[in-house]
Amino acid sequence: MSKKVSIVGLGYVGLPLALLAAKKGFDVTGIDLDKNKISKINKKEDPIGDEYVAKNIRSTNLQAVDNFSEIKSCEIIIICVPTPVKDDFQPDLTLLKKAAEAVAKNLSSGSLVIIESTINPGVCDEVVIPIIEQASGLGINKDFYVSHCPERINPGDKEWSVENIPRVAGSSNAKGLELTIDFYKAILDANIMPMGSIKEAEAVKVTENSFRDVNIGFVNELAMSFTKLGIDVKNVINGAATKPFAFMAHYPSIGVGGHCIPVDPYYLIEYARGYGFEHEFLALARSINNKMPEFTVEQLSDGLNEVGLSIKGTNILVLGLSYKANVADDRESPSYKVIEILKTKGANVSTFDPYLKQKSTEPDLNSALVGKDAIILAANHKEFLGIDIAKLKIKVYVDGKNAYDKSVFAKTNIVYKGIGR
Ligand code: SAJ
Repeated sequence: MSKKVSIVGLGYVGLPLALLAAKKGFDVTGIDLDKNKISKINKKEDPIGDEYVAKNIRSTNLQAVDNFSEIKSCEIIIICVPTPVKDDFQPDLTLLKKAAEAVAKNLSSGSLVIIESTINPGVCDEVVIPIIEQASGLGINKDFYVSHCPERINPGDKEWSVENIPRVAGSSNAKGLELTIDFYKAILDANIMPMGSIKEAEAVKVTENSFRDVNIGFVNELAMSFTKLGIDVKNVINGAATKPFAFMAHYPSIGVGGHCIPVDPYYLIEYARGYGFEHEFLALARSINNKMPEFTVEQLSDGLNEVGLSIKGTNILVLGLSYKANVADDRESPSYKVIEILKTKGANVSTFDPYLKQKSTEPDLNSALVGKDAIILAANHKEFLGIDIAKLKIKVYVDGKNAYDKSVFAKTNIVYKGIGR
């Protein structure tokens, strides 16, 4: 008889995981409060525009519901709800707390609760376990176990998916860890590393995402300095990347978006501040990366000045609203910051994103390209890289993703501006 598993939160993290567990023979119930999403899933339609989901949803037996009663009969419950930050960059655990409470009210003795949502060190011990004990009347490690196995979903990644990304896990005790490792070994085509504690597992996730934000901050600062030094930062990074050890290439751009990289460092910053430690490095990387939309608009201003124009009153097309290429996700997207700055400077701003047509001001790419003075490439979707630059009737092109070979523009009268090149 296959083990019964519930997955709470059927977004970019929870839905691929639910499909994988069902594919591997577990009896899976997906739980989400979004009725529209539930009905799509039960009609075998992909509700989130995810390649892995689209590939597997028709062939996998997954039941989706919007209530928590199924949890009573489940041995494993996995919580995959969003953990954003508030406007003041404080961690927002509202959805996680609500999910933990709803799970607890239906929890049976002997169950394992796994948190996949990204959280700062201490959240399981200090927030999740007390909520579950309070609402269930059960005792940790006596009647139930709690583990943290941080998700590592990389939206739009063709090589790495929920099936083959290695994982780490920490648990409330050895028994909980054993049950957790057994579960992931049963579904993953990858390794899972047991950590010494839940707190270590929580710290792994904010560390790897902060590592990325700091390295992006470093190259974004290089880009700002190299613009003044007249050095092409992309060529330099590609050159450095020829070194087969001790260098990992990151690239400067219009800014850092998504619900992970620009968010997770704040978790560690705020948690450590509570213990009297200031993470200067993380805070610095955040402030540099948050400057990139403004820096991008400065490149536009410089380019327009070269052709005797200024931003005020010019027609600017922003190509891409998503936070990165080939995904339909615009959470924390730097595009919106660029648009806001352009509007405050009096530009007439149009937008087009083939993945987010409903949020675009232009209906399609062809009409978007008409009647514009300048373009800012904000997301290097594959649909944009096919544009025939020679046919563009614009004066300035700001390549916010350094996606183009500059020589393409050399044959035109268009002023090309990159990020650090
Ligand atoms: N970016 C740069 N320069 C780079 C790399 C990225 O400017 O060299 C920008 C991107 O354009 C984007 C942002 O950073 O705006 C984040 O993009 P991403 O591809 O780095 O990250 P996400 O948010 O799509 O996914 C990340 C991944 N984490 C890491 O790579 C360490 C993924 O593995 C995590 O699972 C995911 O966060 C998450 O859910 O935490």
